[in-house]
Amino acid sequence: MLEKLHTLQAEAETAILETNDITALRDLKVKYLGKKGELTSILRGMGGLPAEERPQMGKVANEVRGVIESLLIDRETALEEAELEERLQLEKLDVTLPGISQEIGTAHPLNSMIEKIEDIFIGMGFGVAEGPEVETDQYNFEALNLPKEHPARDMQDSFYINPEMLLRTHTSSVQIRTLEAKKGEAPVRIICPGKVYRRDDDDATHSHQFTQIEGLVVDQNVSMSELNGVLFAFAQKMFGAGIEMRLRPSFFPFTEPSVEVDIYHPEKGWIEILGAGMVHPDVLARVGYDPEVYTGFAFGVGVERIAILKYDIDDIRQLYTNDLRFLDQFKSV
Ligand code: FA5
Repeated sequence: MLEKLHTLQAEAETAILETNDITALRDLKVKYLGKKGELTSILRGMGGLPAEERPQMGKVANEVRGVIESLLIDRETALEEAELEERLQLEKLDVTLPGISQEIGTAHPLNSMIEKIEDIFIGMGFGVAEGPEVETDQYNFEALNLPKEHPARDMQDSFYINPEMLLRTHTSSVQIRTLEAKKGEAPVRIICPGKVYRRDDDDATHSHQFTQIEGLVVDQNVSMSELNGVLFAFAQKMFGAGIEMRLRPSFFPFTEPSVEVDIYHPEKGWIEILGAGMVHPDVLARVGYDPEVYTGFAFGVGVERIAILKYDIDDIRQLYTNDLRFLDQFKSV
């Protein structure tokens, strides 16, 4: 029996040390130490031994159980460690690798410029109005003292959809829509940003589609000097206190007197940014404002021109080509 026990121990040791798999190791535990296992079946034979040999045999059997148990535990620990090590190798994470960066979009410089201009005028008490881009000939021209065949229509070569509808050539059409809606009430103090379209030849400072922000103030005692003051305050807020601005006499059929306003740029020289003037009395009268009581001024700012000056852009067309190398420069603006 003693020999059987030692053979069992030796056999179990070899089997345990050769096992490379935790499940097989658990099977070995059952095989050697389980209720129906080999050690148990040897111990069952103890009944046939003389009484004086039994304690000795019991002691050896317990030692053999102890040895097999500790062999099983050691092997299990070793196999678990090996498995962990293998997993760590496979899932190795190199924290020094550069991350995968995600491109984050930002507002287009033209849109952020519209917002900047809006903020400045809102700060001066203006509200924001809107009007349609597909406009009637009536609102775009007729109501602004530009009857058909008027030579000043040539200043704004147009995209007609049919004889009565066109893509608006300026945001001044919103002046009429706003005054009509106000039905003779004062004060009126609005700006209107939007896209406008002209059959202009594209060059560094002209685009066939561009953005204007119209301004309109109508009330009693509105004067040209207030127009001058509002525009200069705008220029200073946009370009800084030292900016140079000049008003040149001009002509628009819907304002009298009319001016064009230029801003000085050290390299580009004087750049025209807007047209403006005192709202023509006929325009006011046609939409129900008595020109003897009310006066008004209006202006139309070219947003791209402001952006060109503010950000030192050499060509207006860059604002429309969606070249990311160009747009990326405005991420923090
Ligand atoms: C007008 O459009 C008038 N409606 C402005 C106005 C409003 C006058 C209210 C009086 C009262 P003008 O055609 O000059 O005016 O255009 C106004 C501004 O738009 C110009 O000063 C310029 O800054 C810009 N602009 C004109 N044409 C283009 C173009 N093709 N591309 C980019 N900007 C332009």
